[in-house]
Amino acid sequence: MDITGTTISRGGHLLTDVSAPTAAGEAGTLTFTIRAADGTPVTAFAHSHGKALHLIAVRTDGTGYRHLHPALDAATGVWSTPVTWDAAGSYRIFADATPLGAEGVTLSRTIDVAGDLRPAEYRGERRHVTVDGLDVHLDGALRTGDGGVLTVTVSEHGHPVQRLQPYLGAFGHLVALREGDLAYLHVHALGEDPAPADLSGPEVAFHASAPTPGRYFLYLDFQVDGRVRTGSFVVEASDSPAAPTEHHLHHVHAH
Ligand SMILES: [Cu+2]
Repeated sequence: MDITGTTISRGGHLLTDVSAPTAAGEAGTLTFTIRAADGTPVTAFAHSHGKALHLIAVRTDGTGYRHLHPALDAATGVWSTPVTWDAAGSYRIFADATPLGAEGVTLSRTIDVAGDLRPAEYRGERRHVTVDGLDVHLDGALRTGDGGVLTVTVSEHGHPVQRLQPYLGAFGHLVALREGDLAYLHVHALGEDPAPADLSGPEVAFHASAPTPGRYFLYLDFQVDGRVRTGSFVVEASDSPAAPTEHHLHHVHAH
């Protein structure tokens, strides 16, 4: 799988002029500009999942995830959204957008936020979270190569939740970040894109392929009762067992 989200430039496009509050708890505005290779600000973007740009912000230890949709000033190319960092640390922002007439890019950079830093520690996987009284459970294996299917199940008081609503054209959006460099994987939900009034549940399935074995932070955005909620998971990816293809068998036999 293509690794994205680890650089400020791609295909000539550059994430520039990033400004954000520099201290924890300070209310402010996050602003940035995407520039083309010749330095001019990009002011026109193709929509993806109903938005011209998806902005992910997360602390480098995987905490404090948020998924924002900044507003574009089409005259200047400046994107802006209000933001208050809850805690100190280094944050990574990922701008996921498709400049009109170009390929989609995920551009990233780090923002340092001053204050007392208490990095999160992880022991093993985290596959069960409770969000606003909803229990969200993640099943399946994250694998390299051809990948695997991850299934999220939502329940409430032990009962399956069957009123998942489409959000940005799907019943769930899953972002995976590799621990260490926060390489970014946008994982797509399996199945047909739902109509706006459709309901589903309690399961949403995703096909995901990890670029390498190791630990990944997974974030699921889903909507129930008109409100978007986020579940955060920690999963260890393993190498796919090598399927014995005809070619491999022949090769082994020849030796
Ligand atoms: Cu988005």
